[in-house]
Amino acid sequence: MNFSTPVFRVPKALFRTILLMLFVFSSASQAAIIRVTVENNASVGGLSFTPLYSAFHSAAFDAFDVGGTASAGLEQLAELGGASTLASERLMVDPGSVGGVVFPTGGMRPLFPGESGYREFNITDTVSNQYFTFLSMILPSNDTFFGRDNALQLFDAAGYFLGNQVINVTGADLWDAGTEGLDTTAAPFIPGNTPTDSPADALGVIRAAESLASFAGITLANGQVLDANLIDFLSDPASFNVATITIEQIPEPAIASLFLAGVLGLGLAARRRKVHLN
Ligand SMILES: [Ca+2]
Ligand SMILES: [Ca+2]
Ligand SMILES: [Ca+2]
Repeated sequence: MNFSTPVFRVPKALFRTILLMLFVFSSASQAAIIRVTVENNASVGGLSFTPLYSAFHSAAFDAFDVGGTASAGLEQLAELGGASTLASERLMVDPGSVGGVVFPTGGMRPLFPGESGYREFNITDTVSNQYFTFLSMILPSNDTFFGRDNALQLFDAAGYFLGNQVINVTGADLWDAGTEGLDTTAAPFIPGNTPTDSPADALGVIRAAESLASFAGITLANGQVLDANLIDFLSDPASFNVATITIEQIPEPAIASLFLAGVLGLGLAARRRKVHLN
């Protein structure tokens, strides 16, 4: 019997293609496309909220601390729903971070009761941007917003996604920004109102949200009348269902096409070799 086996030689072109594919897949772990879906869980007559501000960032950025004072960016978000100042503040301390707002499927406006929407974010550096922050202004209110004091970790230190997450936003996630006192005539989302930056908030610090009961019975910008029974988030905050936010990683088309290119490269290399040998 002949035990000698032919030595298998990897053609150079094939070897280069394999190296390229290994490189593509190793660097792919540093990037991710994340879909953020947000749903307003209120019934008709309940609270609306502004497009969900979403940010993927490092530990350098912290949008707020309960007990502290709001930045100009958080004040703008909590009083008017705008995110431009907050985005500038974030980019100042964390230039590589990624952010944007998630609108409802219905258009570029607040999420009314029952509405949902989603947006995909391309996180090109998941090692740097391990954390996720979400914020939104409650409508109607003067300076009430929802969010988490501590950002959620989505990626580990090596940049690997820790898995899909479902965040249940409850009454316990509602905060008063401490930047404007209660005045139903100064709040946005109410036809006829001109939102103003007054009266001043007596306490001036970020704290658990206060009752919005004085807004009950008012006809809102979405045509619905705010129902007193649907806005009591203080009796049992943890059971008061505000929103559901879903964080999912979705397959990257770029990686799929690079993989396809790699496979085609293998095929071409094999064909070229065959042609050469023939
Ligand atoms: Ca904080
Ligand atoms: Ca203010
Ligand atoms: Ca306030």
